Amino acid sequence: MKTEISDLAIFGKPPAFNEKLHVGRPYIGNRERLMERMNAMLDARWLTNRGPFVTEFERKICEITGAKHAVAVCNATIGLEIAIRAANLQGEVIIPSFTFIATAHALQWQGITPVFCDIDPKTHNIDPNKVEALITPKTSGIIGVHVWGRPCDIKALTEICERYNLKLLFDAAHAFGCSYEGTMIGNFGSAEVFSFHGTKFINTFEGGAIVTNEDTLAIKARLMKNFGFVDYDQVVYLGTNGKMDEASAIMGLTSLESMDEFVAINCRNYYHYRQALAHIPGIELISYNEAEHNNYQYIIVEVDEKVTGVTRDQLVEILHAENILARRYFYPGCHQMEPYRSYFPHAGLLLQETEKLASRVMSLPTGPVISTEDIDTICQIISLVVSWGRENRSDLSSQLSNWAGMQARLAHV
Ligand code: T4K
Repeated sequence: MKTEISDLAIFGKPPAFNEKLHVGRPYIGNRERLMERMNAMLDARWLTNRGPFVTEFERKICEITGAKHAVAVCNATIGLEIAIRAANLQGEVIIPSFTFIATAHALQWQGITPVFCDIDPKTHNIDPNKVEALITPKTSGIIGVHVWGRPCDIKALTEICERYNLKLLFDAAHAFGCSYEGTMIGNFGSAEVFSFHGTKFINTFEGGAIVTNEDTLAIKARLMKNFGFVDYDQVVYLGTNGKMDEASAIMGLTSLESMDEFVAINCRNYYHYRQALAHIPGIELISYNEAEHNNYQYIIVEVDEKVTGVTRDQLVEILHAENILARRYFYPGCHQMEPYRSYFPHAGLLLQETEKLASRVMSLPTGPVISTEDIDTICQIISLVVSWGRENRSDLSSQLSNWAGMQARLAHV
């Protein structure tokens, strides 16, 4: 156990963990079932294109969400692109900048301008009160993002879209298994897009799904993900190859069978962090609405450097040296990344909450390979750094930069 600041790996001591602790270690589920299904797929020699496992996976997603249609796709980014086209979005679309870059790219990739809206600092989601000011004659829709699986203010966004005759989509990459006012995510807007990437709690290696209650949108999306083919040799839409393959669906089906167990592990980790971080001033763990279904996939903390005496970036650097690979999701915000940074160099002026949050937030390791003892060690290091930071504000920065300088000089020897 590290009890003195000089025990930290950043000052040359051995790291707290021999192996790196990641934020997104995948859940695997029952390997025997996985291999059984893989063998069945190989025996059937049906690997992709309308295979039985993809069909079953789509049916299971509909069962769990209660939505009418699920169109499985090769990843959520392509899923968003297809949903955007199927919903006929054009011109400008309002999205938060505090999201993974895929939300913005899915629009820009098809010549649609993402217009970045600021967030509500309490929810980390798009602030509906700031949406209306961004609507122009070119605006065709809004894409809300359920960041960390915590739903956006769906009611307010729906009301705005109805009033201005805009389409509403949701990037639900984080929100599989979550609910809003008792209804599962997957049932809101024209469509919602889940990610089943390896880092999500239900994974299909790479994958995603467009989920909708609109028949026409579902038909279009299904055609578009298969080049627009309606028949062996008839193409009716511009399409792409967005198909999920059978091996991915097998991983997804096997994951879904263990979904309750995965949520229970995430939930255990979350509450353990909650209790271990509770006494550390300036470190605030996000909360989940207990009245809803949550997947607890993300352990997100905000670092208030005025209180901690240590910045989020210094803390991340210290944790990385201990092999605790905390991540700065979603720093620095999409508007600060290319090509948006060059297109909209002054966007930050309207995105003050986004910029504030992006400089404070960090994601801590969780998932199947993190034990409660690991969590205690992580939190104990954070606690040590914060109490030292509070007492020796200027010293910590100068010690870190001296150490960095020394390392740079050593690298040149
Ligand atoms: N919208 C939102 C709001 C999203 O967050 C995302 C994706 C999307 C849309 C698009 O969904 P997809 O098109 O990906 O389906 C990761 C994921 O790649 C990305 O899916 C996710 N969001 C984003 C939040 O995180 P990176 O670049 O940070 O991934 P990477 O490779 O650094 O992995 C994260 C951590 O997980 C690492 O510490 C290593 C660990 N890891 C990762 C993989 C892939 C493993 O332990 N095993 C693995 O197999 O983006």
